[in-house]
Amino acid sequence: MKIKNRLIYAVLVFFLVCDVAFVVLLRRVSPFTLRASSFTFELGTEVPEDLDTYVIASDRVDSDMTLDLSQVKNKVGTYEASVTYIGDTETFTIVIQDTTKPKVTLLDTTITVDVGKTITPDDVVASVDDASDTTLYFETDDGREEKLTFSKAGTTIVKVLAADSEGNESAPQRVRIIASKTGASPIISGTEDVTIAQDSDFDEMEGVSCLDEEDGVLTKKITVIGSVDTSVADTYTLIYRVKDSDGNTDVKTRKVTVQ
Ligand SMILES: [Ca+2]
Ligand SMILES: [Ca+2]
Repeated sequence: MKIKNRLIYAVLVFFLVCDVAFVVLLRRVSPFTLRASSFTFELGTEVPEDLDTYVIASDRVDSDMTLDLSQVKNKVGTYEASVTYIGDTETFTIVIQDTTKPKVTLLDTTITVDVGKTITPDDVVASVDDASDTTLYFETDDGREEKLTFSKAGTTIVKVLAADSEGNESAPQRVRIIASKTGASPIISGTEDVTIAQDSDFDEMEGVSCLDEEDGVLTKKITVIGSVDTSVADTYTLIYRVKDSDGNTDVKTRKVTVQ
């Protein structure tokens, strides 16, 4: 019986030692572990607010932990965050980055502009989708431009792209720009056919004038092709031409009969 008692005593002591060791171990080992010291998220996505994303802990510990994300802002940067469990606080960093290229939606693939007009990318772009601030550019053979002027009528292919504040760029998109003349055409008047007597004086500009809605009087801009020899009876053809500041023209043909 003595041996049996000793055995029981030894077993009890063993369990007691194990218990004490377990308690000491529990006190030394942190009740939770951070999954990483830094977590990175893309700007525009939601930063997770659940503990499981950041720590490994038992459900019992988990329910008594608090997560502090109050420093984290909705912009690119590195922020401090922390978890606390009964006075034990561990900090970690949250990095917000923007690696996403902006997305450009065009108003149309073909845009018509007035000759002489200056346009900016906003004139051809409907929207830019990005979580950061963006800048729009035209990409031309001469480099990047924030505006373009089309001084001649015709069609030009330009590329438009957006760059965000983090240096990400959208794929350039092609836009066909058709520059066309605008406004009213000038009108030459006083060029009706006429019959004059041989050897009389004839001034091809007498009674002829030109008016343009935008430019006003353009009579002095009229050029005349052809001439009339009043000494020779014949029928002559004069062509009157004029061009306004928009490049619109008027042409009149006049027959002058000398008899
Ligand atoms: Ca972006
Ligand atoms: Ca005009």
